[in-house]
Amino acid sequence: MTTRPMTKRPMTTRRITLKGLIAGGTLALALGTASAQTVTLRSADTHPDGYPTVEAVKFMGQLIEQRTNGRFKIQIFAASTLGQEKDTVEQTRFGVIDMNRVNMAPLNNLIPETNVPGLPFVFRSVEHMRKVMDGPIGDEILAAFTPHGMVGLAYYDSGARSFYNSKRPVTKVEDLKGLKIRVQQSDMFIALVNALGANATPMPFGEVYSALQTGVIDGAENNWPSYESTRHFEVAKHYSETEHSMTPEVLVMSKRSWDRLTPADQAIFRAAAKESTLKMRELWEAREKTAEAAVKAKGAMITKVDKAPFIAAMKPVYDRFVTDAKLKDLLARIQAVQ
Ligand code: GTR
Repeated sequence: MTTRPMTKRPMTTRRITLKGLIAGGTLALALGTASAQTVTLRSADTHPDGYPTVEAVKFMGQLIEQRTNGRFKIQIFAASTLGQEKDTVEQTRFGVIDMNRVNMAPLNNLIPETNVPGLPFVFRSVEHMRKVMDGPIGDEILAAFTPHGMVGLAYYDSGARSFYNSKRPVTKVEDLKGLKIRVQQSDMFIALVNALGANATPMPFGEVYSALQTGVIDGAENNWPSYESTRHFEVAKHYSETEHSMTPEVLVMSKRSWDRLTPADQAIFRAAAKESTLKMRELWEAREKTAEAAVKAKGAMITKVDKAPFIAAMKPVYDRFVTDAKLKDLLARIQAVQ
């Protein structure tokens, strides 16, 4: 986090970070209603400007700015400018980054509960996923972040992830056999891909295009908007609608930054985050459609699959990642949501 030195500039124009305030010993001043000082929070995202996740956090920032009379601003560092997701998660935990929008997958190894909503085929539909994540189960999973130095603020849709590759159309499980498939840095995703007979290769998102291009990997898996925005369709044109995981996106705040907010400001942040989920859904639904149309127009070859054999192959993943009574109960409650 860049700490701006305290200067003699007028307080109204000074933009400082939470950490800087602490260092300067002026946090109370900044948080006091009479002060016009602005605290700028740094928020990371792997996606570029304009992507629905980035726009949702921008929207949240506007709400916060209005509702705190400009005492807080969110500055978004899009397009992985603060690093790849796994690294930014560490930086967030240690308060170097204030906020972070990431997928749940890079949190899987750290927070066991996050595996459950990412499990293959756990959600029957987008509606099922939203009902679970919007309700008490979603809140319970967010609460599991706190002991790990992060406060979970909101979920964002991520559609469904499907496989794509440069070699051949995949219509059945056997077609994946032996393909080197990039996955996010999550043991659960490694197990998912290996259970299908492919070879999982964990790799940061930003390295996937060139790895596909040079043949280091044969394929990857993602939703329509990511397949399109990364231009992976140019180098891996066989996209198979397996829709094997709906692992949601999540917006987190560093617990260190969170603890420096007053309870009243925390309430403003929480409410704005929840409202940004709805905004994101509008943007997401539109983006899914335009992304799907764009990749088709640009030559991606789309195949439908019979999901039943893919679902059947996933038992070892459930057995390995839903281990203790707590996770089993969480899974059963997710499945029971109608
Ligand atoms: C995207 C997701 C990113 C990142 C990426 C990946 O769908 O929005 O946060 O997780 O997938 O595959 O690394």
